[in-house]
Amino acid sequence: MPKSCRVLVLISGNGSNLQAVIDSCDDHLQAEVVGVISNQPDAYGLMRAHLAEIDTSCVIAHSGESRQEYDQRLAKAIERYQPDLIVLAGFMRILSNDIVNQYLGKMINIHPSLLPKYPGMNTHQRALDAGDTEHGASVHFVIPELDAGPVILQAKIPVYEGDDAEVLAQRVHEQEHAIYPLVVKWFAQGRLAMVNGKAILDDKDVGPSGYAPD
Ligand code: NHR
Ligand code: GAR
Repeated sequence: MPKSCRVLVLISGNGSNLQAVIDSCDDHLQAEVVGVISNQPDAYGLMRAHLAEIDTSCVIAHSGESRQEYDQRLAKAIERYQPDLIVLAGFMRILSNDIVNQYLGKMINIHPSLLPKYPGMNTHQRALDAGDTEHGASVHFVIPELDAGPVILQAKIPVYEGDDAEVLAQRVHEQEHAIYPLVVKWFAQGRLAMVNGKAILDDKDVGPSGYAPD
């Protein structure tokens, strides 16, 4: 039996993607969620972790603290779990270069847009305002530049007339819960890596839109 991949999940909120990853790890056993860290003490995802008997930590920003000071405390909390993979799942704080570079190629994020469109916040409203007829979610490796790391896998959803941001968010979420566990599994199986700034699956470059974009 190959050693199980130690997965650490960082959250700020509801944690439905955390739940999808927990559930899929139970199914395939190549990966194990060894901890959940939140920057928000009241994040519902912490309750999900407790219910799944997963260790949790809160690293709450102090008022007046610099980003660097916060990230040093976060780095200490992360190290305690000795993760093989860090999964950002609705984690809403930008990470400084040191922490990203320490885990380069071992940290992934799910972002609610078809990157490179709409990095940052309010992605659903921005897709609506632009009149896009398709939208979606992207899983990417995290690099220091925000939402700019190589895309691993995307999922597309249609945008219908009369949709609002809430409807789009729900539609995107359903796809996120399918693609994020799949990417975690690929990584745990040792099939996925970041090489020279590119996402490589089974020794092949997945291309700019990730594996099987259409
Ligand atoms: N850090 C780095 N260096 N690179 C990335 O690609 C990152 C990252 C940290 C988080 C997730 C990301 C997303 O999927 C992510 C990717 C937060 C913000 C943000 O503006 C932007 C993108 C993401 C997460 N955060 C504000 C901040 O000042 C706070 C916003 C709030 O609290 O509501 O940190 O979209
Ligand atoms: C997800 O839609 C994720 O793509 C998004 O937040 C949601 C978290 O949901 N991430 C960001 O916007 C990061 N800036 P969840 O807490 O239920 O997994």
